[in-house]
Amino acid sequence: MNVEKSVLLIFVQASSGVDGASLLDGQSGGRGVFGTMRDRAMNEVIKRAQFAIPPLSLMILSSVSVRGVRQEICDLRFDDLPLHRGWDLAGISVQTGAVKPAFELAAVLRRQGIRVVLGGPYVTIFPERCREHADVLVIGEADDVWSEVLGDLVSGTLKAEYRAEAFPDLSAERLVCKDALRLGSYFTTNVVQTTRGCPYSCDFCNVHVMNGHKLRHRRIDDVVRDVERYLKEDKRIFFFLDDTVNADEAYALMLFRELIPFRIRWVGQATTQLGEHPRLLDMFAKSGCGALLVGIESLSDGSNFAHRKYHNPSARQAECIRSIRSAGICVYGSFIFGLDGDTLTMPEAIEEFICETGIDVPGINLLRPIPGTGVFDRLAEEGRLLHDSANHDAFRFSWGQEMLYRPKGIPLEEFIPAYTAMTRRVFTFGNALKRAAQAPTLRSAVLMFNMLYVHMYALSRKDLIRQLHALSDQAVPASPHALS
Ligand code: B12
Ligand code: SF4
Repeated sequence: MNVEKSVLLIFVQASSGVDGASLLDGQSGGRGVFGTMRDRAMNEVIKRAQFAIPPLSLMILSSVSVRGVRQEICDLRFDDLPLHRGWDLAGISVQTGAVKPAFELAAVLRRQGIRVVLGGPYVTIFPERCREHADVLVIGEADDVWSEVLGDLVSGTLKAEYRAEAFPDLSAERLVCKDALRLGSYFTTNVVQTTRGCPYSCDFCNVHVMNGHKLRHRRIDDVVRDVERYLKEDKRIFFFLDDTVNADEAYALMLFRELIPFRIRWVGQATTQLGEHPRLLDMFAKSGCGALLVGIESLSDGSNFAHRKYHNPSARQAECIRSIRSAGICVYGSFIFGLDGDTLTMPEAIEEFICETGIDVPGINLLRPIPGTGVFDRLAEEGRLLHDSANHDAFRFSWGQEMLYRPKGIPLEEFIPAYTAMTRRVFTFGNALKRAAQAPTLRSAVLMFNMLYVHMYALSRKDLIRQLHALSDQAVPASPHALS
C-alpha cells in the first residue's frame, strides 16, 4: 500500500513590524497582565488593518501536484503550528526580517524528527548561512524545482540541495490554486503576479538580485483565467504583486483591457512615470484600479541617483501623482528619509509635498539596509552600519524603527529628532480623517491605513527615542553611581 506523504508549508511571522505590536515595541516579555492584554488587543486591530494577504510563494508550491503528496499551508500570522499531526516534510519561507524565527522554528521541527526544507529570498541570497538549519535547501525561484523535491520525497531520495539553474519561464502555464489556504484569515486571497524581475537597479532593493533584470511575463490568457477562477471563490479585491505593474506598458495595456469585463477592484505597485502615460492610466482606472503604491523615495535627484534610482526625476513627480489621483486612483506614496544626499531640509519638503499632491497614504520609511543589497555592502565598507555586518540577527529590518546606519553628513542626534518630529506632524488622527475624506476612492481603506500608521509611527518613535537616549548615554562617561 502506498502511504501518502504530507508536507506542511509555513509562512513565519516577522520578528518586528506590522506583524506584531508587542514585538515592534521591542519588549515582548515581562509586560504584566495589562500590557499583555493591550498588546493582544492591538495585535488584533493590526491584523485587521494590515490588509494581510496570503504568501503567493507557498500558494505556488502547494499547487504543484505530485502523486502521493498532500500539501498544506500554515501561516503563523494566524494559525497555530499543527504539530499534533505527523509531517514528512516542513517547508519554511525565509525572508529577511523573519530569519531568526524561521531558524528557531526549523530547530523545533527537526527536534521533533520532521525534515525541514528552507527556501525563499534569504535562502537564495545567503544559502551558506542557512545550510546548518535545514535538511534540504532550495535556492532560487522554486516553481519548477519543487516537483523534483516532492518526487524525491516520495521515492526516499531527498537531496541536501536543489538549485534553480535558470529563472523559470513564466509563460508556461502553472495553475495556482487556493486549496491549501484558509480563505477567511485574509483581507483577500486574490493575489496575482503577472511579471517577475525588474529592469531597474535601486541599491536598497534586492528584487533585481533575486529575480534578475529581465522582465519575465506570464501569458495574458493565463492571468485572465486566474482572475476568472479566483473570482468564483473570492469576490474581494485583487492584489497585483508585481514590483512595477506598469513596467511594460504594451503588455499592461493588453492585460488590463482584457480584465475590464470582470469588473474587479484591484491595487498594485507602479512607478510615478505612470502619470505621464494617459492611455495606460485610463486603462488602469477602467479595469478597476483603486490604489497604487509608488516609490518616490527622495524628493532630491541627487539622493535618488546616489542609490541608483534614476527613473523618477523629482521635477515631474508631483505632476505625475496629481494625474494618477485625477484618474480616480489613490496613491500610497512611499518615501525614504536618510538617503545619501538628503539634508535636514528634507522633512519639511516631504510634508509640503504630501499636502500639495494630496497623497492619500504617506509612508515615510527609514532606509533598511537589507543584507545582499548594494547599499548594505557600501554602508558596511564605509563603517556606517550600527551593527556588525556579519550578524544579520542584530538588525530589525521592518520599516519605521530604530536607525540601523549613520546617515551621510547628518549626525544621528540631529537626524532622529528631525524624523520623529516629522512623523509626529504627518501621522495624526486629524490628517487621517482629512486624507480619507479627500481620497478619490476606497475611503474606508485609506482611513484604516492612516489610522494604523498613527499607531505604528508612534511605536517607531518610541524605539527611536530609546535609541537616542542610549546614544547620549554612550557619549557621557558613566558616573560611579551608574555603575553601582
Ligand atoms: C507581497 C510582499 C509582502 C507581503 C506578503 C509576504 C510574502 N512574502 O508573501 C507582506 C506585506 C506581508 C510583506 C512583508 C514583508 N516583506 Co515583503 N514583499 C512582498 C513582495 C512585493 C511580493 C512577494 C511575492 O509574492 N513574490 C512572488 C513570489 C512568487 O516570489 P517569492 O516570494 O520570492 O517566492 C519564490 C522563491 O523565493 C521561492 N520560495 C519562497 N518561499 C519558499 C519556501 C520554500 C519552502 C521553498 C522551497 C521555496 C520558496 O519559491 C517561490 C516561487 O518561485 C516582495 C517583492 C518580490 N518581488 O518578491 C517583497 C519582499 C519579499 N518583501 C521584503 C521584505 C523586506 C518584507 C518585510 C521584512 C517588511 C518590510 N519591508 O518591512 C516583511 C517580512 C514579512 C515576513 N513575515 O517575512 C523583501 C525581502 C528581501 C529579502 N531578501 O528577504 C522583498 C523582496 C521586497 C524588496 N524590495 O526587497 N511582503
Ligand atoms: S525598488 Fe522597485 S524599481 Fe527599484 S529595483 Fe526594486 S523593484 Fe525595481
